[in-house]
Formats: sequence, C-alpha cells, structure tokens
Amino acid sequence: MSNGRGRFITLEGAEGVGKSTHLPFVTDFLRARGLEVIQTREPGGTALAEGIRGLFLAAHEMPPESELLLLFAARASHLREVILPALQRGAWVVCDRFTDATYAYQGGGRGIDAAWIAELEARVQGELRPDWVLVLDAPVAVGRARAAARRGVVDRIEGEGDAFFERVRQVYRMRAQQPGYRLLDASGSIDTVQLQLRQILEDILSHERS
Ligand code: Z5A
Repeated sequence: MSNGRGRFITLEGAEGVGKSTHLPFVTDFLRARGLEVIQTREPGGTALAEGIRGLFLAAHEMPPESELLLLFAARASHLREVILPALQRGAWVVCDRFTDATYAYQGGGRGIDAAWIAELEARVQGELRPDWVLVLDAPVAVGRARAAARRGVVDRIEGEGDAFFERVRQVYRMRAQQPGYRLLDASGSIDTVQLQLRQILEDILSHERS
C-alpha cells in the first residue's frame, strides 16, 4: 500500500439495503488477502458509544439536534478508541455506517442544515474521512419490506414514514457522486450484490497498490 496507514471503508445505505448482511463478506474478502481488518459499526464500537446507541434508538421523542450531538459524541469515542489506533497500526477498518449516515438521516431525514453537520465533522474528525464509501441503494419499498420481514421491535428511526426514507435515499445517492464513493444496486439477490462488491473491492485493492 502507498503508506503505512490502514484504509477506512464504510458501508452505507437506507434501512434494509443489506449492510449488516454484506459486512462479513467485505471483511472476509480483505482478510483473505492478508490484511488485518477491524469490523465495527456506528453508532457504537466502544462501551460509551454502545450506551449512546441504546439512548439514540430508544423509542421516545428526541429533538433532531439531540440526535446529531449524540451521534457525534459516540463518534468521538469510537474514533479515538478504535478507528484511529487501528488505522495508525496499519489495519483496515470496515464500518457499518459513519458520517454519511448523519448527512442522510439527520440532514436529509430530519432537515438539519448540512453546514452544521460539516462543522461537527471537521471538529470531531479533523481531516479523517473514509477512504472508500460503499453506498448500497435500493428502492425504499424494497429495503423496508426486507427490514419488516426480519424485524422484532421497531426502533425510533425505523418508525419513520416512507417520505423520511426517500429523503435519506436521495442524500445518499447525491453523496455517492463524489470521488471515493461507489454506488451499488442492492435491489437484487444477495449473490448479485456480492458480485458487485467483489468487483469493487478488487478495484480498490488494485488502486491502493498502484
Ligand atoms: N443512524 C443515524 O440516524 N445517523 C447516523 O449518523 C448513524 C446512524 C451512524 C442504526 O440502526 C440506526 O441509526 C439507523 C440509522 C441511524 N436506523 N435506521 N433505519 P441499525 O444499525 O439497527 O439499523 P440499520 O443500519 O438501518 O440496519 P438495517 O435496517 O438492519 O439494515 P441493513 O443492515 O442494511 O440490512 P440487513 O440487516 O443486512 O438486511 C435486512 C434483511 O434483508 C435481512 O433479513 C437480510 O437477510 C435481508 N436481505 C439483505 N440483503 C438482501 C437481498 N439482497 N435480497 C434479499 N434479502 C436481503
């Protein structure tokens, strides 16, 4: 690789697109090529951040600003305790959601000004951004039907309506136009999505080696 630092890959997308399903595939693919890989998630990844996740998902009302600040409080802990140390020792970090989710859910979904999110991003993360963002995309009805078929208790975010998840999806699709992002069609079978993932991961590895 071009320097000693590991690489930071995030999986993103709206509800039920298959992030949790495909995370082990990504991790196993990279490990099979001899890389040290840490698999983690947001909100979460440390004792403090998992505690915040419980609060965040709890089924009661919460102002959008509280959501935003809780997410960055969790992220600060996750970064300092898990993500940065791993990257610094050369490990690759594969994370189920990161700050793109904040732009999509709190920005698109809740209507918080993206400039405020960007300010917190700069303060909490400094220069750190994911090296690669894999955005799984599927029509809202497809993702919601999958999530509903699997679901136990509905959390505070899952209880939102289709219009909320349409806004989330549109922010993801727009953000996926940036360099370093890859947009995958996640509406097909698990095998079809993993074929795309394999191709993208091969491309990432050859790019990182060059
Ligand atoms: N959140 C936020 O608002 N702001 C932030 O900054 C961050 C997060 C970081 C985390 O909850 C919530 O936090 C999330 C956003 C918010 N809320 N929502 N919605 P979570 O981690 O519990 O929920 P999630 O991230 O949305 O995960 P999910 O709903 O479980 O979606 P998923 O991981 O993408 O899907 P999955 O569990 O892999 O798949 C769902 C089901 O579909 C499952 O039964 C699979 O077997 C099935 N599946 C998956 N792929 C396929 C295909 N291709 N075909 C058929 N069936 C499939």
